[in-house]
Amino acid sequence: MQANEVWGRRWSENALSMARTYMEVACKKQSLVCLAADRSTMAELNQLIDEVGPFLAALKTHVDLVDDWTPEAWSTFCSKASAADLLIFEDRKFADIGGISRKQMSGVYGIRSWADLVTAHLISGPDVVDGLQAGWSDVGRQGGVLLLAQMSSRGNLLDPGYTAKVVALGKTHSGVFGFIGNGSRPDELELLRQAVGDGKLIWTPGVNLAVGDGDMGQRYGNPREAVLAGSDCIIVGSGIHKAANPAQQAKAYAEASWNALVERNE
Ligand code: S5P
Repeated sequence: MQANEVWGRRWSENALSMARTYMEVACKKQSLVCLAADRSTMAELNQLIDEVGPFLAALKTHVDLVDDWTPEAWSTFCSKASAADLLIFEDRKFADIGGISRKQMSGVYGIRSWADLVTAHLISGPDVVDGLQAGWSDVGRQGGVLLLAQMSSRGNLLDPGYTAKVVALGKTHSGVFGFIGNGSRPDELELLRQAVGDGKLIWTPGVNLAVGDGDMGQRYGNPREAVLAGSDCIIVGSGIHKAANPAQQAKAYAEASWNALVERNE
């Protein structure tokens, strides 16, 4: 099936080429899974991507939790992601003033040179997005910002009024790739989708095929329900990387998410 048929208005109303790249890869792999690759060593990360790469549509990293990080090892890891057609999404949750966010795209980790997407909180105001975009421009690259409009963790302070302000700004900003929504609460997600419309993507953490919540206040919902409620990408961490058989689980998440997208269109 062609990407424009599968994604419908999400395709026709989205002007960003990177969003279309994601939608095409998702179609090719029949997966809406972004792996949250939250492992602490380069060897574990490489092993994970080798095992589950074929079932993924994107890769999310937390570069600052890797114990034995080196630029060379990271570059090899990023090459594996590119070979598997994956956009690389550094979940840095930037939140500072624009000029500092721009500098933080550089530094030891050089995020601007390898990340296609980054997350940001809008708490400091809209200049954080422009700062991050300037960071990519500084090295002649393009990227997109995912703004945290909701969170999956219990007791978070992103209330509906704040969410509405984030959406109002992000909807019309060309540097904004989309929004992070709460995958654990389909009713909240539906409201977010109504506010966002079809012009931007919504990616959702807080999803798991197992019943029950996670450690330290993480809340989980079902991937199918998240996609039916309007999610365009399920972000899955421990459901895959802590599984006894990560490839089998990644395949299960891919199937659940893809089938839900097909069902959404019916
Ligand atoms: O609200 C959020 C936003 C994010 S980006 N809640 C989250 O859990 N995340 C991220 O998604 C979090 O940093 C982690 O990398 C991933 C969820 O991992 P899991 O193991 O709970 O699936």
